[in-house]
Amino acid sequence: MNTTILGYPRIGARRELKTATEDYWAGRADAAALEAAGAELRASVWTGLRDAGLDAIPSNTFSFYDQVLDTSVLVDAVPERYRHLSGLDRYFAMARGVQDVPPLEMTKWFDTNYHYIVPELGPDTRFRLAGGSASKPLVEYREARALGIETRPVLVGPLTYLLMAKPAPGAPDGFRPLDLLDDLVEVYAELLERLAGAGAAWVQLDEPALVADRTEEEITAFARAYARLGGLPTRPRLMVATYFGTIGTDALRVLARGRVEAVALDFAAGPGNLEVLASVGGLPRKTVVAGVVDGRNVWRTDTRRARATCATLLGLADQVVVGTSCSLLHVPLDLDAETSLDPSVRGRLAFARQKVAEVVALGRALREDGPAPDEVPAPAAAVDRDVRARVDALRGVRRGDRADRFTAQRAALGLPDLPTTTIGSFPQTAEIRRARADGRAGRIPADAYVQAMKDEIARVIALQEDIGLDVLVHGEPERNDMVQYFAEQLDGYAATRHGWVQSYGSRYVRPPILHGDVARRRPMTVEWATYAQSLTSKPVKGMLTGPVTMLAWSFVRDDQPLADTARQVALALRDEIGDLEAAGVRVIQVDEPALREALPLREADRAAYLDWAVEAFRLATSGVADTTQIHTHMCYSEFGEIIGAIGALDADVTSVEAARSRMELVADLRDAGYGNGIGPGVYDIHSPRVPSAEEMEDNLRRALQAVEPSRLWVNPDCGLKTRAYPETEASLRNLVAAAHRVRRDRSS
Ligand code: THG
Ligand code: ZN
Repeated sequence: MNTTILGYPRIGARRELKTATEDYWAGRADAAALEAAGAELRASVWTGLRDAGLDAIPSNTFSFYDQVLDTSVLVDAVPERYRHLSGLDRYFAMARGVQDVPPLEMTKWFDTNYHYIVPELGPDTRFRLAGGSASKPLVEYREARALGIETRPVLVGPLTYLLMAKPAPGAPDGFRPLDLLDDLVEVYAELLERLAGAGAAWVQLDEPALVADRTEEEITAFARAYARLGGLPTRPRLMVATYFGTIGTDALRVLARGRVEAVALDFAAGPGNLEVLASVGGLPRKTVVAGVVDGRNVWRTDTRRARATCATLLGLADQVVVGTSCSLLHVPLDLDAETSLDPSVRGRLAFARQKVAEVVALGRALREDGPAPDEVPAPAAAVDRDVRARVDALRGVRRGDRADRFTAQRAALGLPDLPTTTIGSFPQTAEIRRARADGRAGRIPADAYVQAMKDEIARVIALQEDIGLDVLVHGEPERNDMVQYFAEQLDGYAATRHGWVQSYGSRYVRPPILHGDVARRRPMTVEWATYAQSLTSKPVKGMLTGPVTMLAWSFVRDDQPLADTARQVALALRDEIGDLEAAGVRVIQVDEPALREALPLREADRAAYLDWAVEAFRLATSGVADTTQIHTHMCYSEFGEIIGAIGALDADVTSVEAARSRMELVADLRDAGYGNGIGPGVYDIHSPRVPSAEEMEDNLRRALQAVEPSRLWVNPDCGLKTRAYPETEASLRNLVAAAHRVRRDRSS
């Protein structure tokens, strides 16, 4: 083993996997067709990696939906409610639900934008190697072998699998999935024996959980698990892969003393790994897989630096293998598909296919210790001195006293108690999508496109007036994605055409690339907002995406601290907010749905993150008069560690998801000292169900136990763009009726 990668995108160059799965779900293709598409994709990845000259090729990184779900099926951790189904239907039912059977929960995979299907485990869970010799890692190993390609099967490690699971509903208090470790490890033991029997020389066990804070008890359990696996008489060599950060010292000590043959460490997200490695005395008789090619970002590798890291590692381990920092799942497939990127940006980029070539070239250089070209990627695009000076001058700005703002806004906006509003987007009908696509492709004249959008805005404003909402929105028909829309208009950002990255299941995003100093060329939303405001005397909210979300859902430059980049984005937003205010927009919402997901994995890094995140939000929003009302929105209700930061953002109104937590969040926020307006979503927009007015009224009364009526906003829990008009209109009419009833009761 000299060069390797930890995993590869599954989607295929023409998004074949998405098409094949969606065809299967829609009944347009049968299981055999889906299986054939999967096999073809796997074969093309393996042969591609071989032809690129990579010498240790992973298998079992393919998935029809998600590798954690694959693991649940592999070890038969299938909740009872899916057991009447079998095969692919059972598998997809766990991921997506079927009539009357809800799916398993989905949540973010560490701090990435990838989402996994959460295992549901209880004391009754009985692990076994489902499928025996026909289980997925064995099948895929043999499949590659039949093509003449020797592979290293990749498994989610048992510790990480259990730590990412949640107790099944009905599990007794105090039950923790980790309690099942010994049972689970026996299944892994059987699998390792079978893989060895099939000929596998190596197996990769992914344990990214080791880069987050772990208790002593967890480390002890981890040590026990790997002592058992390492001690198996017949097994492949074991490579334990950590990624997304720096491994804990205790965990590395366990591996150093234990019986695994290789450890993969992330030198992109975990620069501290060198120090930890040195502190445990290195891995003298083992192999280090040096994750020097960043699997989470799109920049070309600084090969001089990568070689220096490898050289240092040679003194700390028996062997050094050049690798990626994590699976390449998190970057787009192939830069060659991007033909319209600015060449100066393009020259700095590497996608998955290019990263494999980098690994191979680095491996060759390391082996031959020869004069391979040391490449240092070009520096970021021209530095905008004006932006930097303005950012520096605005450090630490804040708005005035919040009570003064409250009074000023009440007078200026003339809002009733329990004001009603929506989160921003309205349903995106097929006609709107078509008009946008036609406009983009130049198939309709520019003025026809503008007219189509204006017609839609006028329709949405009229509808909201008819429904009787208090603060209106323009509905966002002109926007594709809340990050991409702004990225396309800002200097320092580039968009890709085919740069798809899996978000969950068959859903993908194309994160824009933030490559230089960010600056606003011209107003981005003012025309649409002022047009909408011109149609009504009610306030229309201006809608923007906040700095943290603009970073979290993009590929960002790694040559300066995130905080600096966030401030530049914030300054552009500040200018946009100033222009909106000057144009007569009196309420402006700055969404931060990614604020919590971007929280660092380790506790020790969180305060610094929240500091710059809050500072950037305030930089963006503090330039307005007291009479201008700033809203923010977040798409979740479990604030936990960030609840203090929500208050520190100092938005006048914060709307959040709360319907499913029965409004408990309102009291949590009050207890944390939050004193501004709060819009706990009174209904769940993630389903087409139309909630009754009574149900929403009930939610409002519950919320009123913790907040006064002038500060309680009435809104759905998220944007409406994924919904259709019939249910949207019915739900909003009920929402307004609920607000009116509660207001009436309180005034009588
Ligand atoms: N925008 C961006 N990133 C995000 C989200 C977003 N990351 C986190 C979260 N939201 C992910 N959620 C989704 C929801 C839907 C889709 C993708 C991610 C989706 N994608 C379409 C598909 O795959 O067919 C493609 C959409 C497109 O054409 O651009 O439906 O909101 N930046
Ligand atoms: Zn939301």
